[in-house]
Amino acid sequence: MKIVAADVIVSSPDRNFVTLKITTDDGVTGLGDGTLNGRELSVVSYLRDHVVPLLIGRDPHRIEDTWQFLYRSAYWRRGPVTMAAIAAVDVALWDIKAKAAGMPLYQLLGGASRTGIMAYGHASGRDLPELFDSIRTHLALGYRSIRVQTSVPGINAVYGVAAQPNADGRRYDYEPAQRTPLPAEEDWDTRAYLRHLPGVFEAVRNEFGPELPLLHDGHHRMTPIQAARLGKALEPYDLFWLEDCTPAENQEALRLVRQHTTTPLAIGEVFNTVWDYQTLIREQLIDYVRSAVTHTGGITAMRKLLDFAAQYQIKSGIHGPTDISPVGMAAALHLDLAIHNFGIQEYMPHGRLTNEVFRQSFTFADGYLHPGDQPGIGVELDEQAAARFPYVAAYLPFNRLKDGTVHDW
Ligand code: EZ4
Ligand code: CO
Repeated sequence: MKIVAADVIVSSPDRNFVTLKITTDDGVTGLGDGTLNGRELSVVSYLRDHVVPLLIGRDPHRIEDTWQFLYRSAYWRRGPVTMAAIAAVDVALWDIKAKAAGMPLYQLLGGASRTGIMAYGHASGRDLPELFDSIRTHLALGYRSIRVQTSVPGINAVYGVAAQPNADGRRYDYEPAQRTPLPAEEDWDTRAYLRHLPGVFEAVRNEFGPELPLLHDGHHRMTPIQAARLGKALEPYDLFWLEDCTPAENQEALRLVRQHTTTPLAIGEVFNTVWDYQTLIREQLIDYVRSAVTHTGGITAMRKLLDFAAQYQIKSGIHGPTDISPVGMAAALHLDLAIHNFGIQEYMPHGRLTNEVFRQSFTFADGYLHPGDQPGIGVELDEQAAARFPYVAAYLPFNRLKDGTVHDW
């Protein structure tokens, strides 16, 4: 088999997605996701200008060799753009291999280790009644694990809270990169957040009881000592995890957090290689790996990362926001089903237009996802539908403190 074409398709149904479609001389096609929210066109150029010419004529079955070739021959290693581009190629090649084998991808990864993939949904509210309603809605939809985000008195717009005064009222209006010429400015006050959050979790536990797994995303906003304090304050409410409590480029900083709290920690949605986790995993400073297949070099790299984590009893918590396309999501689900150290999968259902462009075989029922049993990863791209939604520039928001200082968003 030979690769005869590789096309980069940019489409913006609800939001921007970068999809790589690889075609072989046998007419088999594979899809990969290279979407990097707010910086999409840099991956498009990396693929079109620098990677596609290298793929033509290669044997699509040589996935490991292609991964190593793309990683090492660039000389310039790592980084979100490079690793998203490599991920797009890697997933497209796994899709082709699985289609050629006539099997769903999870079978090639060792077969199913479980019957379904526990997913968590995103509940949020501007106040407690709205938050409780949102949790009840998610329970009614079947979710058995729920992420809780809340507004904070004194802060105008907080990450993760839907339909705030400055948002547009859509379901995930707190999250997509906004189609504005400049990044939207939001505000932040860590002391106000630390004062408010434990009371919210106390109220949620009182209302919904001790069993429901609850998660929370700190979105990189605390210092290590602040994160330690929050983890400790949340211990009575038995969180499934506290996510991204600090900006974790400084892996050693997590030692301090870990010494102070038994609240489980999840980190890594902005990471892109196993090297970003070396200290975190080896010193058992985290409990869940948050990388996305789309941002961390694809199935090939994620499998190695999660096998490394498994040796330290660290589990998967693969990133699954709506800025991962259905292609990236499907790839994650095959991995989730196959690995032994699965933890939980984030799930934000895509909008109607996205589902018109990407036809998917994966299912969600009774709180569990399943990738389906179609050969390959189980996603088809409707290119005519995709062409109806051209690229629209969009930016993620950013934060300023009260005195104007830029802060992590
Ligand atoms: O803000 O993917 O846990 N999920 C998250 C996401 C990220 C977005 C950024 O593009 O933190 O919602
Ligand atoms: Co997050």
